[in-house]
Amino acid sequence: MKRQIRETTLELIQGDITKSEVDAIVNAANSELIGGGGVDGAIRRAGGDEIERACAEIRRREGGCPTGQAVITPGGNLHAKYVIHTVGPVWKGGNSGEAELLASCYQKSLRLAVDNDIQSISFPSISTGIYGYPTEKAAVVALTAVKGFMFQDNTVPTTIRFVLFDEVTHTCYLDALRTVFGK
Ligand code: AR6
Repeated sequence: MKRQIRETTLELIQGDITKSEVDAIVNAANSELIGGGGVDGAIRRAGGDEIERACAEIRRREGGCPTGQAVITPGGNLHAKYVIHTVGPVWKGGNSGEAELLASCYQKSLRLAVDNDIQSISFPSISTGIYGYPTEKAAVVALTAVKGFMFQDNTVPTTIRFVLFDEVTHTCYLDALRTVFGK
């Protein structure tokens, strides 16, 4: 599914984000920036040592990456030139600021993209795997955050793609697209 919104094409596809041919892919990382499972493990395996070295350097310099924030590293062996690592919230029932923190992940990632002259970016569904955020809810938060960024007076990447691993997640995001952007 593709939608043209102002200067940006917003795409929702099902697939493996490590194969994405974009300037930057976003990783659903942890605060320590230590390799984990899920999409993080897949990105680090595909990207190789350069990503690990850059994460270690950020750990030394800044102690990691707080929840809701984002940092950028090279993409190593990936097609993408960069990986933007953002740390989603762990789902604790919804009353612990999860939605604000998740929205912040998308906004900070897009801000880093713009600051690094990134024209195309792929996002996974942050927090909806190991961190347990309900996917229907997360999809609405994600697309609302992206919409908010697009309609601020910002420069915006020309392609924003969500690469969703499984059919259920893809369907949740298609439903959320209609909720957030209308039919
Ligand atoms: N391409 C696209 N999406 C993927 C891929 C892939 N190759 N692999 C998994 N997903 P998760 P989280 C989907 O658990 O919930 C790690 O250990 C997956 O199906 O990767 O934010 C980190 O180090 C799900 O829809 O991220 C953290 O400790 C989505 O990506 C923790 O997990 C997110 O699932 C972060 O947990």
